[in-house]
Amino acid sequence: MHRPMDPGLFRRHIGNPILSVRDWPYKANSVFNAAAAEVAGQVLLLCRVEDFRGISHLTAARSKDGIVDWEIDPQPTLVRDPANHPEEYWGIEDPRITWIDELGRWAVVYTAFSRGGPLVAIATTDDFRTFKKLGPVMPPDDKDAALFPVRFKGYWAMLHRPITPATTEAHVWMSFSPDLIHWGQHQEVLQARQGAWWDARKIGLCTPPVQTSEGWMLLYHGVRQTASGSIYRLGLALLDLEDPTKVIRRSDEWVFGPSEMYEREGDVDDVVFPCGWIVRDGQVYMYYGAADSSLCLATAELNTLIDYILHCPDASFSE
Ligand code: BMA
Repeated sequence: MHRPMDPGLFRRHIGNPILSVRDWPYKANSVFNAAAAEVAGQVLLLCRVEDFRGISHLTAARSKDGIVDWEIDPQPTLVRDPANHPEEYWGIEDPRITWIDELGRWAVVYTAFSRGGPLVAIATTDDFRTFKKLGPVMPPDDKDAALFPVRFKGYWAMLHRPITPATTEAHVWMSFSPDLIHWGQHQEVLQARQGAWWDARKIGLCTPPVQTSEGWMLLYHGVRQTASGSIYRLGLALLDLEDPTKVIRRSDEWVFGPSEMYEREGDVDDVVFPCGWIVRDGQVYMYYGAADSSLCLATAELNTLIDYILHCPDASFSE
């Protein structure tokens, strides 16, 4: 069955999926949920790869145009290290990459799957070949985290998604740190809506925030629970440039959702899950996991996204 298209802001690449286990140089169950960055003139994807035990690691793939001719590391690039990092006991998942100019390094924020549940961990690198793991920075259950590239009033800022134990609801929070390791000033920034909404009760950050002239552009997922499972769809929000704890705009409607077969059927049906996007010549390249099974690309004009979000309701929120 085919679902109606979303508002048409993003165009799916005709060659989707752009990467899958069929392209992989070693045995794997699935390739999905990749972080993205432009490194030395190439597009680098740090892909989540799940093995046949169900444990995930991360592997780098590089391409000049970010679409075809991927050079994939022949071996896993970043793997769990439970001896030194017990928080990675069941693997590492869903990375998000931010270039930190002040450090001259990339920060990779990822989900470490500990015996106590998923939590947020950070590693840094300057070449995506060797990494320095900073360890866990948030206790479980917490995931879907990304750093801002700059400090605010002297503090690093991170968006993340703790589960509220009393209600099992999930909202996007922001926390601040002087050193990327110790985090505080925790506050809720973007709330899941309630009731019938597409983003009721459970939302989470997708890609790292992108700085635009109008504010920080956020892409987030909303999870709709249905009688036959969950549907993961995407919405946009805009945060204040100076004070990113302030949400200026938020899309009422989802801007992207599963409609193609490769998004509708897989290890987990009806999932689109971007962890990375890059902006090249005004074009946004959004890389997303499809149905927890393959990796896809959709593109949009950055100006179109900005125009769209500026015409969305102000974020003093409608139900
Ligand atoms: C989320 C994350 C993602 C996954 C999605 C759909 O909670 O675990 O890694 O793609 O569920 O299964």
